[in-house]
Amino acid sequence: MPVARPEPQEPRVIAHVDMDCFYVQVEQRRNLVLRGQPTAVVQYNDWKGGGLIAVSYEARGFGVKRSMRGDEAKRVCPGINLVQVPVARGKADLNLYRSAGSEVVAILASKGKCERASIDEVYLDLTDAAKEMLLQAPPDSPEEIFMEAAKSNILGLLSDAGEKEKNVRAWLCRSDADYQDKLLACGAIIVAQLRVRVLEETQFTCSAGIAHNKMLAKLVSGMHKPAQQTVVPSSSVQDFLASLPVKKMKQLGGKLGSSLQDDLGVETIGDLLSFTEDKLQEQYGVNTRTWLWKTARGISGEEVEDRLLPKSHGCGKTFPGPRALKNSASVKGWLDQLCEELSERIQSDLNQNKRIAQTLTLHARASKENERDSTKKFPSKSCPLRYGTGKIQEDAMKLFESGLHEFLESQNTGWSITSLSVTASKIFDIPSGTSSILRYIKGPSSAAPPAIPDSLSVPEDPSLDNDVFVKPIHEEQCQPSMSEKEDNNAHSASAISAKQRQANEEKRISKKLPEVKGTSSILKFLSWGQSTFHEKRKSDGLICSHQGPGSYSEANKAEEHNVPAEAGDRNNTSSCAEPSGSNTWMFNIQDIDPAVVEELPPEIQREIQGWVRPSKHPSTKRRGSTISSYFPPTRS
Ligand code: DCP
Repeated sequence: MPVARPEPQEPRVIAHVDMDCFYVQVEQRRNLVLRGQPTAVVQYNDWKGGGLIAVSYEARGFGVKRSMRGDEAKRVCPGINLVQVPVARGKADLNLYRSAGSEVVAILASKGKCERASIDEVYLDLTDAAKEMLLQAPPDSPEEIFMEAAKSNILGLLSDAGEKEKNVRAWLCRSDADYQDKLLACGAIIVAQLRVRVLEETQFTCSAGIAHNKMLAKLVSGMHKPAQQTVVPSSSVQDFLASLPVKKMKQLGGKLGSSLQDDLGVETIGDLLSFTEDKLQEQYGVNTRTWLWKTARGISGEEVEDRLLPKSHGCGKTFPGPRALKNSASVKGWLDQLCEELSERIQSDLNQNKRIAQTLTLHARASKENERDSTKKFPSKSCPLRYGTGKIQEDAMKLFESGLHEFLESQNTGWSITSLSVTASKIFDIPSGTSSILRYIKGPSSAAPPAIPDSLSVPEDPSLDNDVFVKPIHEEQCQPSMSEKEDNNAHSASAISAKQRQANEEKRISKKLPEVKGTSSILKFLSWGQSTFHEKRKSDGLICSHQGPGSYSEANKAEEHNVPAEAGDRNNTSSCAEPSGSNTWMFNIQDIDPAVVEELPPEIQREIQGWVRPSKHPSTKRRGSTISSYFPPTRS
């Protein structure tokens, strides 16, 4: 359900940048012969020439469309070059494109808050940069950049073709414009500058929308393609929305949009203006009413998130028609492949960006043998994510079995699976000072895999709801995530990682962490990371628990907000006792990689080793040198 957010009072400048025929451009860069030629990238599955997933603008000129297959594209445009998407593990391997996207993001992020929205889309908050430029009034920019900005399409600016550039130049420098439009003019110049840099440094062209909010910027970025930008002055918002078909609006492409059309006869966003708030509320409830009311007026308070990395990683594959999977062995074979890729991606994210994923989700599409048109959907299932390919494969298979059991409703019937995907989500930054946790995660298999109770099933994981990386793909799907492979694009990846890490570090400092060295955050990390295992691991032979007022609630708060628990509580105790009450975290000491222990102070190492191999003789611990003094007991 769409949620309206209050729009900030201050004027903003938001850009949405979208690469042009992205996969084709990547292929054209690595094979210059394809430059300027009608070209398309096709799926791995070469049935009827393979499904087209990206089409160059030259090919579009011949009438080639993404909905076609290679054979049809050849009929329409005999000279077309069809390039097959790279393949790994029997499916499309998108790493090349992800890395290319990272190169672009590293450039775009130089001018303001940057949110990577998909493999080839980015939102930028350019408000500060625009304000700074405006102080130079008139904006000072090289003629080359100004020329590019002068090619902008300004919504509502009427002029015939011959006069367009002259009028745009005048619009960009208007002294009588209001403050918001002056900022937008600066935004247009900044975006032009960024696009020129992207072209020079990566050889890729992109298009952009510039407006005072994300919604409008996104709506217009694809309006004039390729290699152009479009600006939405505040005065033209109403006219623009008046004729915009409802289905074009994000969130209205599905059921809500259909209901507006069928139940209220709304065809364009402008039509919504004639409905009272009461009428909208009666039909859709208060939240949706508020969102619709604001959307109809071009109001959207959604912020650009400071995120250069993906919110989730996903790997999927579809098995259409005769390729449908009909037994557990074939499902396992494919799940193993998908999990192997997922595992590599999250491991790479961990190594490069110090980020850890918390939730593993399995999605599938299925049908029963006896009812082809069953409306019952295969339920999505989730569980806490354990690092290590074998563990992910094992858990994914359990999720599948659990989902299948529910899907079949105890009927003894055949089934077939037409799509499978695994997703790692709820990704958070590991607090600094926890380098050893990386080894903990990479450590040997835990003796006790988590059970997957039904209570953990998530028909709709909210974090996946707005999974902006999913694009509909005909036969295969590997949700483009932005984890960069260490080996194939170290440069762009490190550019992003460095920025992200610096941002994280700044955030961390601004939260004024208490003066605690590395290991405390390991414990905090564990207290958070393991909290979801509480119920499931109780029976697995608990070795150690950590108790203290606040530890559980901090962990839970962190979990709710998808961030690590704040380092607020140093007054915790550590014990090897069975946990009592909910304010407890625990972990299985056998799961700890010995290498983790090596990073702790020597006295703590001795104590932990004592837990693992209890000494026959009472230890001669010095007061003040034990783990409990490192994490001093709770003071009441
Ligand atoms: N993609 C895909 N399958 C789809 C749609 C897209 O694999 N069904 C991939 C290939 C595209 C890339 O995602 O190059 C970006 O998708 P866009 O929808 O942004 O389309 P393009 O960038 O190809 O073209 P445009 O210039 O129209 O944005």
